[in-house]
Amino acid sequence: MTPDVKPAKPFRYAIFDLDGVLVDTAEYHYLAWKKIADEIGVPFDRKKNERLRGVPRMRSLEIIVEDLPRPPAHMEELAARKNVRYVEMIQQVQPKDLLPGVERLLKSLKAGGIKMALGSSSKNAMTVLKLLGIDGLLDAVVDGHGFKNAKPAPDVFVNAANLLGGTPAECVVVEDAQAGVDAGKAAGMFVVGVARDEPLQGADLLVATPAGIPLALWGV
Ligand code: B16
Ligand code: MG
Repeated sequence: MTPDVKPAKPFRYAIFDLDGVLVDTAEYHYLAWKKIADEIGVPFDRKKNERLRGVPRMRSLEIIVEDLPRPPAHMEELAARKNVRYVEMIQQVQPKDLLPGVERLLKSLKAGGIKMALGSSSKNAMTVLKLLGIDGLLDAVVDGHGFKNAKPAPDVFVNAANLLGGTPAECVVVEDAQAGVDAGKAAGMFVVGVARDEPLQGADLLVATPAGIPLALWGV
């Protein structure tokens, strides 16, 4: 589907991932994990960090230590320490950190009467939304506390649609991670992939940044 898409029936809801779609907090996740990896002597670089997009905290740590003969005994403590550092770093997030096109997109959808939700794996999502100044624009938030099975399971987006009061066929999901695209498709939703260097498989529409997301999807 091309960016000048005009669906036969406009979608009524939008569900946004956070990291990589509304703001680039992946760098802070990387720096916080890098410190832990250095401390325990595990190689970790930005390329490996790409595999952590959309992946919950403990699973991220499992990926980081996957090449060790056996995982460290104190996994929970390492994850907790990473989070303390991440939370310190995200305090510097500001409205100007919204990715290109996000503010205009959210405001246009709001003005057009489209209900919007967040669907993020992060347990820190609410803090980031408030620092970005967009918490008031969203009608529902499903964060890392709000689902049983993580992406690529559909739970996060199904829960968001339920909170919005919409059916899956009425929802557009915007995602930057393969696990998130898979979750959106598993939920039966139209998925816009915000692609970076590596291609996203299975998205209904690919854009380079949120600025490329056509408002015509919602008839706005
Ligand atoms: P936290 P998203 C995800 O956010 C990040 O992409 C991923 O790197 C991170 O590990 C995960 O949140 C959990 O974050 O440790 O703050 O709970 O892309 O789903 O918005
Ligand atoms: Mg993401």
